[in-house]
Amino acid sequence: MPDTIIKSPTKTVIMGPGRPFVIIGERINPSGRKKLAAEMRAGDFSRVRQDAIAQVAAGAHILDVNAGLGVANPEEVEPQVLAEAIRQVQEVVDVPICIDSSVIPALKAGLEVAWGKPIVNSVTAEEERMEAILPLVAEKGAAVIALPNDENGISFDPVVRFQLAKKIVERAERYGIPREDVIIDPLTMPAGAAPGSAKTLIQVVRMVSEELGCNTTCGASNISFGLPNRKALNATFIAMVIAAGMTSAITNPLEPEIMTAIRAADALMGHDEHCAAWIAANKPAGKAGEERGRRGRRRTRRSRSG
Ligand code: THG
Repeated sequence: MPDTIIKSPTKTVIMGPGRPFVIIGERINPSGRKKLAAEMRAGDFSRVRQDAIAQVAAGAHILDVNAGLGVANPEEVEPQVLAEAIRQVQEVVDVPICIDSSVIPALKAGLEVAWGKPIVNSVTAEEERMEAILPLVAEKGAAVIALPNDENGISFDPVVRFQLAKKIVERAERYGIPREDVIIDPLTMPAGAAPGSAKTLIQVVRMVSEELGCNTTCGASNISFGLPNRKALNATFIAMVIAAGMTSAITNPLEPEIMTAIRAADALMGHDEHCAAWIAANKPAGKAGEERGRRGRRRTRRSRSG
């Protein structure tokens, strides 16, 4: 299976089977965060900047940026807000960006300001969306997340989802987008509302990686919507999908349980050479304390000079 390469001007992120799981930070997303939504709407991006810095410090390799404010006229509001959010993020961190919107003019505005080789999140198998979004992806030389639903909605049959994923990959190739730049998102339905949702997803991940040779991602926190102890469900889910071959996820790196589950799954799957990352993250208390101290001082110095 080929590697997917995502870039900022200074950082290259490589996603592929056998490699450490790629963490796409989910926090810059105003849906479910009223305060953040109000601030972004009013042009205050201080929390966006803080969330960007914190997620990268916690281990995010890429940052998802979403400006879905729940307004009545997203086509008019979202392009400008999303572009500004991306500019603000790029001022404070140097990781690549995942441009998250269902509004096509917003994806366009995001692509205009994103540096390097970003991810466009997302395209579906709907004719109109493929025809509008894939040319934008090709023009920028970006990667794209593909969701296997179409005009008929979301199927609960993994074979149907696989076929729609294949359709998007083939259409993307016609636009000159190589297969490795199409990342398949098998669709994460809340387990509480869609029983066996993780099982279906795992079947799609297997088919997509074995038969299409594409890398995969998902909105991992969706799995636990509406259920108690979401952290435990999210962490367990992520370990399960890593075992099934998933190569990245949009998730919350600020959640230690999730980061521990990802590091553990990487180590157990042999995606963490000599378990080096696991050992580094689990040093005896004294040494971990020293390391934290050093990191803290480094951060202070950097913020003083910048
Ligand atoms: N696939 C793709 N992109 C996606 C999704 C997906 N982007 C959006 C979403 N789904 C993934 N991102 C999130 C971000 C936050 C939450 C869930 C998924 C979340 N937030 C808390 C809530 O709404 O309850 C709020 C957190 C807070 O209050 O701080 O659960 O599936 N391609």
